[in-house]
Amino acid sequence: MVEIIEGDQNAQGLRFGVVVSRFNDFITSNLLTGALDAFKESGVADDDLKVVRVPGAFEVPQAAKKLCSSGSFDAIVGLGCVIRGETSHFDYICNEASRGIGQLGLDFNIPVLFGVLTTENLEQAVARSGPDSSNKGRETALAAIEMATLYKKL
Ligand code: INI
Repeated sequence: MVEIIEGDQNAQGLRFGVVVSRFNDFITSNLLTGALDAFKESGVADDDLKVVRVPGAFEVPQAAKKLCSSGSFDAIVGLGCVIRGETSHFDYICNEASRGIGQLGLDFNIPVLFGVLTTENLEQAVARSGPDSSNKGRETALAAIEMATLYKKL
């Protein structure tokens, strides 16, 4: 019989770090709320959650690397919001945030999740940070729980 291994949503006893950018705070604060609600609903204790604030999405991988190095977490979530402007700045920030977060997940032995909104306009960012299941922070936290519980089984 083929063995199928997958994670679940029982996060009791697991420890999570969240790195959230302050840029576009009116969006990222809602992503953070969505993520923390999802963690708590899944059984994570307040003492097992740490939130780190950074200036912008560009800095998310940098602080996430420090958390990865600490060895104190079962998974790390990076949250941010980059809204396309008139310049190529958008592409540089998005590329670095996604590349950096992805690389950490490969370099460290814990999952590192990408919860950075990269949108064309404010409307799209608002639609993905509301108080429902489409909240990207919530979605990313649930993915972090699934991956952290999966890693326990691998
Ligand atoms: N940072 C963001 O998180 N979102 C943005 O939309 C954004 N824009 O538009 O410039 C942004 N810039 C700041 C950047 O992330 C760094 O903090 C800054 O370049 C210093 O390194």
